[in-house]
Amino acid sequence: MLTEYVSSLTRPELPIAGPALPEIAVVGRSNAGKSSLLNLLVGRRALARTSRTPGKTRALNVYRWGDRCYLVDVPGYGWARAGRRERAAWRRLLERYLAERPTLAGVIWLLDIRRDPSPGDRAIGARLAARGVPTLVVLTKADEVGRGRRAERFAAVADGLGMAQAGFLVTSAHTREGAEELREAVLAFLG
Ligand SMILES: Nc1nc2c(ncn2[C@@H]2O[C@H](COP(=O)(O)OP(=O)(O)OP(=O)(O)O)[C@@H](O)[C@H]2O)c(=O)[nH]1
Ligand SMILES: [Mg+2]
Repeated sequence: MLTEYVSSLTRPELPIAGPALPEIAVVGRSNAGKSSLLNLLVGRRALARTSRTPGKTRALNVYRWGDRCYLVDVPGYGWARAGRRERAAWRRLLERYLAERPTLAGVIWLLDIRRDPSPGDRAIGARLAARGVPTLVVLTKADEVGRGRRAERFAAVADGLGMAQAGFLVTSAHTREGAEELREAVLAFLG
């Protein structure tokens, strides 16, 4: 089973060239750790390009995870240093993708465990709820927060989203914490 980069789609209505497989989208604020999480999930160090410079991902980057599914690395929202028009364009791409993509089977929604949810996070949460697509909420960069502060961060994120904190997955691409739970949860989406 091959796991490989497939293509970069610049518009959300473009089909993926390849066998018909369900799509799982990885979404989150700029720099939340989307590309790192995608690599963690498939167990490859550098399949998806991660960056020190946020905002590098400008298209829907599609990867094929064997015969399981396609994983779509979606441009992050809320990158402060992008121009207003560019930010709006990425945002539209994400919103249209979430609203209209017929093959979307599930979403992995990432939030940096250290940060309180932003208005952009809340807006995306509302779109995900509106679409009713199965969504995994993942708190990333867990290695940055000691065990003693976890409960406090879960409460702050849950509060910021108006969600129950019981539903969070917690991962670290650095220590691989949560990798197995993440994989099981994604496979559960696929039935
Ligand atoms: N400490 C820590 N840093 C992480 C983790 N995951 C990602 N990072 C760092 O966070 C930065 C952004 O990671 P990416 O995976 O590129 O994030 P992204 O959401 O894909 O970023 P954009 O595509 O630019 O929106 C990089 O410097 C990563 O090394 C993690 O689990 N722990
Ligand atoms: Mg990225």
